[in-house]
Amino acid sequence: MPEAALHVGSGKVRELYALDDDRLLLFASDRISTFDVVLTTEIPDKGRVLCGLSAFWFARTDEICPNHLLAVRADGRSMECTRLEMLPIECVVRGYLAGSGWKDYMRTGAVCGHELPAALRESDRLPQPLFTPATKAEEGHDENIDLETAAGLVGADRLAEVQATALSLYRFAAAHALERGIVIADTKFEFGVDGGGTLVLADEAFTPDSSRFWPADEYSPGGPQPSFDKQFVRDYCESLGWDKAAPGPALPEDVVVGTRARYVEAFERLTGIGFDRYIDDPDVVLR
Ligand code: Q0Z
Repeated sequence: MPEAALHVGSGKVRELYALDDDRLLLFASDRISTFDVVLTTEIPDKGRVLCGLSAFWFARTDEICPNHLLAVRADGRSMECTRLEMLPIECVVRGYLAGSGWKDYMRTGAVCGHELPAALRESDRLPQPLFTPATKAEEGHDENIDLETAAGLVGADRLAEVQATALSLYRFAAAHALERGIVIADTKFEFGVDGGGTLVLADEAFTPDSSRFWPADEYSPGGPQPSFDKQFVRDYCESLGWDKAAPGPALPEDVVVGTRARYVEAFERLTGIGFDRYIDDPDVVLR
């Protein structure tokens, strides 16, 4: 893989390498996770789709916030990045009520201290997008925190900057995606700070792994929504009665092919670029 690069971290489906003191290499594999378990079967080109989508969004949101992207490598799945001092919070924006936001709302009527109207249904669009930070858990699930707790971790001024930036990024991408038939229900950002103290968007941006993508034409609040990308995998796993303990089941060929097609469809809808063109020249998403 990367020549003479030191492996410095593993995510569930990504790897991080140090290129030198100032630069990292973020490698997106074809691994897929469902119900928090990484499956043994890969989805061909999934890593390329996610890398290409991140690069596309970084290029288009540069005026909202600078980002860590330096270059996409010719493999289409490796990103050279500026090394940053990462903020110790996950920056989540929710436009719709799903996942832990829905759970917290049902329990308390609020999400991360944001009081919400009564009688919202699962998957309802929120009156306005909410910034709902979470802790970075080393193991297990991130925990939602209120703004005061987040301010204690990054400072009140930095938190205000992160909140405004994250909301602007979400509004921009969610509007773009909706015009192309995809609801971005929520999304998670990671931010860092560069040597000059500037806030920089890092990690991945508006990928199906960092966001909930729903097909807009099937949107029907009042219950859970199908995942744009992973629904075939979830349905197959549910059909087996799998107990959701590792290792997960192997995926049959039709589930792999159907899921790959959904990732490619998300890429093509959101970017307006043919996936074959991306494979031919990854820089096409930057122009
Ligand atoms: C991202 C992660 C992954 C494991 C650290 N530009 C940056 N500067 C400093 N640190 C990071 C970045 Cl992106 C950084 N992660 C998340 C990604 C594998 C962990 F691919 N951790």
